[in-house]
Amino acid sequence: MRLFFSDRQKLHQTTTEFVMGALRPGMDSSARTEAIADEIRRLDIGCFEQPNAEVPLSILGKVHSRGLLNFLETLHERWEAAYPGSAPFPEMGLAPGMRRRVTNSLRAQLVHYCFDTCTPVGKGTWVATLDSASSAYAATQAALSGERYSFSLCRPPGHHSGQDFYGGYCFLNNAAIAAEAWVMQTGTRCAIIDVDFHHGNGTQQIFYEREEVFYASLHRSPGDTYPFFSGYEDERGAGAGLGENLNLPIPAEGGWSQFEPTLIRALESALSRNPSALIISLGVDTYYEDPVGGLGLTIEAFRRMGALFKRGNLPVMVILEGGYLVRAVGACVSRFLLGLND
Ligand code: SP5
Ligand code: ZN
Repeated sequence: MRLFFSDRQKLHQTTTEFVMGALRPGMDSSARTEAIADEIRRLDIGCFEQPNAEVPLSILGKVHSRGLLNFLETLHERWEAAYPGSAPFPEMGLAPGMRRRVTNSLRAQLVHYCFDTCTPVGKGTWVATLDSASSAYAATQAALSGERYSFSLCRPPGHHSGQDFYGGYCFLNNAAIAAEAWVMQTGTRCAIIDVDFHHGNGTQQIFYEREEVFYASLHRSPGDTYPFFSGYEDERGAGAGLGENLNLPIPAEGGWSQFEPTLIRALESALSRNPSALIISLGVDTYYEDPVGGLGLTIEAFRRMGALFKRGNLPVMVILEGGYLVRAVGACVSRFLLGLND
């Protein structure tokens, strides 16, 4: 199993997020990825490699708009120059009748591109984001060279970011980048299975009308959970992608006994499309004590979950998404990888 993680990813410092009228410490801290890396080293699962190539612009530009890429690259510098000492959070949402467009105002551009107030941007954010995407791209290159399994310790995460928007602690969609690279470089299909507690609204949106990438997501029902406005069962894809999007919301904290049959359903659906690789959006915020999520899963459940992805005999690229209980994330992720690699 090959493991990818870049030193520069820690340059993304999440100072604060703004929730329910209060500024709180950002939940996506670099302590998460340090804890995961430490536990993987302690268990001797493997050595982390720095990604040896930057994700090519040809792939970034297929997944995201030039507008979003340029905005993210320049946001910190432009915001600091215009509003020193404040933080770039959108100040409104778009209501029906308003036209979603890019105006000359930086504050309005932020409303256009960013959909929540949980996703802080600082000095090192863009460099860290590019390297996180490069860690995902390295997984595709490893799979192309015949490696069966890989793990990309991506932070910032990616699955809430779409073609032309960001949010949910995510900037560039790492799993989508790995999938796009696979499709472009092999000319074959792949499937993304997203087991994060939250619906991956960005990944869904990027591939919604495309047939080459099947997307299945298990997540807490969005009716009462972030991101609220996507992740419902009747979102099945459109156009050429009709039938290639599968949402499996989980209504309650049913634990592994509820998660397992749902995951088997997602996996069987994915395999029925004859993909040549699987990409896993691995969020461990389904762990029962997670401070943001929590779906009743224990550490043992993650080992069983990893083992399920051996079905299909395909290359599997594991991409990190969420998981916020710093003292448990290392155990959750490493058990998943041990289950996969057994
Ligand atoms: C990648 C990822 O997992 N992003 C998740 C972003 C969720 N942000 C929502 C923050 C709201 C926190 N509410 C805490 C509820 C405690 N039960
Ligand atoms: Zn999540």
